[in-house]
Amino acid sequence: MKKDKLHIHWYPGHIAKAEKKLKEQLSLVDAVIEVLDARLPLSSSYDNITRLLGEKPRLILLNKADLTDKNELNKWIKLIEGKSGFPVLTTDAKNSKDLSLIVKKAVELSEPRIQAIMKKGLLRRPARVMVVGMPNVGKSSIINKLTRSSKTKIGAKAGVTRQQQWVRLNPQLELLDTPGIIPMKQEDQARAKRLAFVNAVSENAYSSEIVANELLELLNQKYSAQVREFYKLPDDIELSLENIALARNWLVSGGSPDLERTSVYILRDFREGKIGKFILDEIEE
Ligand SMILES: Nc1nc2c(ncn2[C@@H]2O[C@H](COP(=O)(O)OP(=O)(O)O)[C@@H](O)[C@H]2O)c(=O)[nH]1
Ligand SMILES: [Mg+2]
Repeated sequence: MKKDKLHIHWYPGHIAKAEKKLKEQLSLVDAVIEVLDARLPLSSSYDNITRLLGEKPRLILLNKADLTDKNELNKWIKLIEGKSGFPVLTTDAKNSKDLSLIVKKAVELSEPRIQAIMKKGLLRRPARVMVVGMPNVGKSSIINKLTRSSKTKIGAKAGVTRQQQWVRLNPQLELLDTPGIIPMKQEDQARAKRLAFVNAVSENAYSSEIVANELLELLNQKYSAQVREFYKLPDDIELSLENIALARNWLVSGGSPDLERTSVYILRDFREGKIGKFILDEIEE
């Protein structure tokens, strides 16, 4: 397929296959940990998670909380808890030393099903919990932190985890790492772009320039001062790729702005949290 410069495209066939594999594991697991990107509490969540996961008890993690504004995130926690009826924790799988609350909650949520199994006369077994979420939200990182190991492979782009993998944490808990799944539907391009901002979409699916432009536009609405400060752009100069390139001296030979390089840098700076701590979804949505 030709790379369309203006739109973000992915292959529904791959997603259908990944969804099928998830569903195959459902009967084995007692509960699900749904990992969201805290910068996109809404856009990184599944519209119809029941269709994907049935009625399994669920623990919701807002990961990468270190890249967001804590006060704003607290509002989201309440909202998501209220709407889903499930517990919500914020996590930072990169820097936290102690994520044991996750273990406690996952075991708690699994207990009813284990009790049911024991009532049938079977022996107690470890809770089995599947970790799901969109690509790059930090599923494998969380599992590694919990096991204090590098049992699962992690990386700063979509598609690092290619296969499902069971990891035993302790005698109480086993976790299933899964490849991230993006929404099948891509008509909602505003959302597709938000997912691209946080690297949940493969970089082959879009042009950096278009996506960086959109990111600047969105940041400009809410966090303009921080972006200007980071790129040393005065208030009387329009916030644009071009002006950032000029301010930073990112030029091609001949002296005109290097928009491709500037786009890549802006996306990288945002993803690493260098520009500031942001939440890109709106609570009203
Ligand atoms: N800043 C920050 N980065 C994180 C956090 N969790 C994961 N990452 C990074 O995000 C990238 C994707 O992580 P990975 O665990 O592979 O995500 P997965 O695709 O959901 O399994 C990696 O570069 C991680 O180091 C977090 O809480 N904070
Ligand atoms: Mg992974």
